[in-house]
Amino acid sequence: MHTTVGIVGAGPAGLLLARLLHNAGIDSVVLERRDRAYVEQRQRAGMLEQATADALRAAGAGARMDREGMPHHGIELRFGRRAHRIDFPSLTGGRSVMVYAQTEVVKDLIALQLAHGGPLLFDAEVTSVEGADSDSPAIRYLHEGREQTLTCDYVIGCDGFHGVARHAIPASVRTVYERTYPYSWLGILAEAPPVYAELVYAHSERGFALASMRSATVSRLYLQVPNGTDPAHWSDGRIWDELDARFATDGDPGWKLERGPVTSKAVLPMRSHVVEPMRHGRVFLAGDAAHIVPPTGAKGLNLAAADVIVLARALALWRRTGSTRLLDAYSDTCLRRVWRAEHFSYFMTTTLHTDPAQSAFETRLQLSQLERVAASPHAAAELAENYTGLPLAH
Ligand code: RFL
Ligand code: PHB
Repeated sequence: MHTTVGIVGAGPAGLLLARLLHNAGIDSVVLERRDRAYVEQRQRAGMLEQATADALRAAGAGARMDREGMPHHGIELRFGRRAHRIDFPSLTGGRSVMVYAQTEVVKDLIALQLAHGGPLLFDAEVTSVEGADSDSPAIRYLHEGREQTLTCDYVIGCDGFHGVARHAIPASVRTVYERTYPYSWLGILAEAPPVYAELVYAHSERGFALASMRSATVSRLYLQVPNGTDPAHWSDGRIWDELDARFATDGDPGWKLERGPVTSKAVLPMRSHVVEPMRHGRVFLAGDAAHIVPPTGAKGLNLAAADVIVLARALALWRRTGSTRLLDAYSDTCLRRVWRAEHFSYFMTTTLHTDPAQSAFETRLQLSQLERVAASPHAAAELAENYTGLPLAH
């Protein structure tokens, strides 16, 4: 089998790319290791930058997001037992974000691809990507009990952090930049109405906490916990008590989360990771296959979308004119945005969490930085611009 663009992985990066290529009249085949139900239910991110929401609309995948998603115009920061709101539109010239779960983005894109797009194969595990330096790279995969080969003009590795496509970039030309953090997140989904109108990011003496949401009746909540924490050691009651303690402020002492049945509980490690370059020959990497951020800045899904938007434009130019100018610029173009998001995610993470080895001096620096964001429109605008996302051309 041969296709123009072979896509490894049906996460948000692979699915959005397939959609954008279909709209540009370019053939693709998507190969996904897991089954459809697994991919549609994997709990992950929930916040879309304005540019990501706009791109989904432009791709014809925004109708349900516009009906069911929740536009948000700010976030709340809590620190030193006080609350401070960051207003996005006034600080960024009108930008805002959309709270709409990654699971829903993925469901919408899968439905579109199966109805109108090229082949999307589930239970198709890619074992290797070969011939990056040749004119016709090949994807080897297992499907329906057989080993199969898909030859392509280009292969795009959208196969996440544990994928195989990045191995097509020889170790001799690949550089990895990495940082791990001395804490993790315990994340829960709860059938409980969020009592907060906007996301709440809390720095506290007890550690970081984040209140997000999936709908008017479902809350998504996170607590900083030590690495290696077993979620079984956190009873529902202990989680709710700890969340209330970390969000507590002196200005509104009666403030409490609304509690409800906890339907999912998991511990997520925190990591920063970048692979350079994001392209070798005719193999390109996009999304988590090329870079990971800790989730505090809500950038992972948005970076994945930005990569494939840049890539789809580059492939469309190549298809129309034969020019590889934008394909040749892909890695540098994306890495500029990637490193900005890496820095912002690192900043949000290290400013809001408590490192177990942190000194009292470092805690005072964190609080001073947060005070600065609360007091200075310039500092607040820097946060708001990064959070709502830089324009795609950046
Ligand atoms: P994905 O979503 O990981 O999709 C990769 C897809 O490739 C498939 N795959 C293969 N298919 C075929 N053959 C192989 N050999 C394959 N190997 C892998 C996988 O099954 C999968 O379907 O990457 P993509 O598309 O780049 O999208 C990136 C986002 O998913 C990611 O950045 C964010 O979800 C990150 N992230 C979070 N970001 C946030 O902003 N807020 C969050 O709360 C948040 N929670 C999370 C997260 C990432 C997590 N991971 C990766 C461990 C929670 C988790 C658990
Ligand atoms: C989420 O809703 O899952 C979410 C939102 C913002 C973040 C991280 C996760 O920074």
